[in-house]
Amino acid sequence: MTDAIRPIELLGAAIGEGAPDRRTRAGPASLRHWGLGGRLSARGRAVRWGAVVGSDLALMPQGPMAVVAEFSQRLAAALAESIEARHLPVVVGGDHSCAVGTWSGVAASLRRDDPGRRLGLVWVDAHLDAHTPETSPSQMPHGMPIAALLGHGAPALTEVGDARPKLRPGDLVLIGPRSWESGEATLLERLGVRVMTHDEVLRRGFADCMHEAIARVTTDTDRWGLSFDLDALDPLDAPGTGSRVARGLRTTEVAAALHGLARDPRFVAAELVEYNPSLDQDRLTAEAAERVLGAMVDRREPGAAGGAPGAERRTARPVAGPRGRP
Ligand SMILES: [Mn+2]
Repeated sequence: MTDAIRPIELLGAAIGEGAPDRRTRAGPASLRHWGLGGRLSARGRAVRWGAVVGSDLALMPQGPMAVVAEFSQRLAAALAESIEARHLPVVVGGDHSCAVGTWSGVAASLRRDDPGRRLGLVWVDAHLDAHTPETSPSQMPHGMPIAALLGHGAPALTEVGDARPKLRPGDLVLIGPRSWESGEATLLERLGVRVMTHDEVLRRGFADCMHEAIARVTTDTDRWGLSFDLDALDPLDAPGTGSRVARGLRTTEVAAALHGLARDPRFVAAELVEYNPSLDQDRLTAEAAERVLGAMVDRREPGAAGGAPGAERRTARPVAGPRGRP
């Protein structure tokens, strides 16, 4: 299979119940109405919207974990179906709890023919998202997907698809964290997961970190993907996110480093999450989302990279912060 024949299938992950601010549930519909699909199609690939998987609000009386668990099963099925149809699935969230469904579905698809096949994952985020119910002060599932994918935490999240861990610690790299609690940091340290904090990115540059991350997640794995939380970006560039944290990565530097990575035939899926349209300012965050995703899936040579007109000159009004996420 060559990369040229993989059209992008945008899959909506309409869920907000995994987070304290549930308004990211409207993220996929908002980006769709804004015209994300048409804008991405300028990057040299066919683009279509596939399923929009929505959380079942009738489950809320049972708590957020029940909502996320049931949602994850359906999102995982949508991912496996998309990959088997030879699409390049791009999940648009939604709070980051959707990552459990996204990458469980990708792992299921990979393992269908050979249970030994391995998934590599680069995770760009302001947070570690590696809590378990034992360490999480808030108990919110969007702070738990990394732990769950590594096989730690609530069975409702770790056993989506099957009971095996979906990732090995050495096949995962986090880039950009700048807000975390000790319990989740301890778990990742114990497991030996490579975490490039925001301070490390400031020292080395995002491109250098990304280069190392890709080298790691493509070593001894069969396919790899990228999960991008918009809160990794500076709120000046992306004010409309679920859990805003002061400072952060700048969109221009990130987009340049991500350019064309989906041309790698081993690149299996991407995910962009935590778009909160209620907190966006003049669609600045929607433009940032398009620039990040567009860079990833761009099939043109780097010199042809466009991006949203004027996006590099626009920044948000100053926002209150830091607002860490317990
Ligand atoms: Mn996250």
